[in-house]
Amino acid sequence: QAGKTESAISNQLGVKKSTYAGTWYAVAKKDPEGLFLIDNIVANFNVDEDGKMTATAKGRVVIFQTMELCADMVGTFQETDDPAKFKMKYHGVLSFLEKGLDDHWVVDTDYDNYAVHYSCREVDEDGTCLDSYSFIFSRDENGLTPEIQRIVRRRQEELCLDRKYRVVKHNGKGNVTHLDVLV
Ligand code: AZE
Repeated sequence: QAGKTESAISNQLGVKKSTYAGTWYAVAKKDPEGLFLIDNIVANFNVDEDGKMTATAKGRVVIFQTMELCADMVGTFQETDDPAKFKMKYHGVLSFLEKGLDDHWVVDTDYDNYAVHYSCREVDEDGTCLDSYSFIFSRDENGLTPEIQRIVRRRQEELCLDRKYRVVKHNGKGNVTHLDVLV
């Protein structure tokens, strides 16, 4: 059961956007249903003078079953009542890439080393989540220290998503298999 009610996750972590800004490497992810970023996922957050947060994300995707490319995505963030939760409107720089409006939750971060992100795309009647994705971000593309891995693992358990994550490789090109795209 991967579901968890939203109120149970809420942490009221006040995200300091300007401190959160900069480059984050995805080191692990939990996939949603359907097409998704595969590996080499790098996000870049930016905050402008008015405090508006935007981000770009790059990552390898496979579209039309066979076509492998580096997706170049852009997102803009709207604030919500929960200071750690945003609405992210996003689209691909190339118009045939995905677009959408997703939750974007910063579940936990120390700003300098790690961030735990969570997004629920579909909520059941009882408030549990039916379709979610989540990224573990690191400032260092080589990964997280054992100490921080322990913190992250605790957060993954709290999200009821432990054991649902895969490591995200940062290696140029891996072989694309069906397992990469069919989740
Ligand atoms: C995220 C954070 C930074 C900004 C963006 C992010 C999400 C991007 C996607 C992209 C999906 C692309 C697909 C293409 C075929 C959360 C990494 C935009 C969800 C499936």
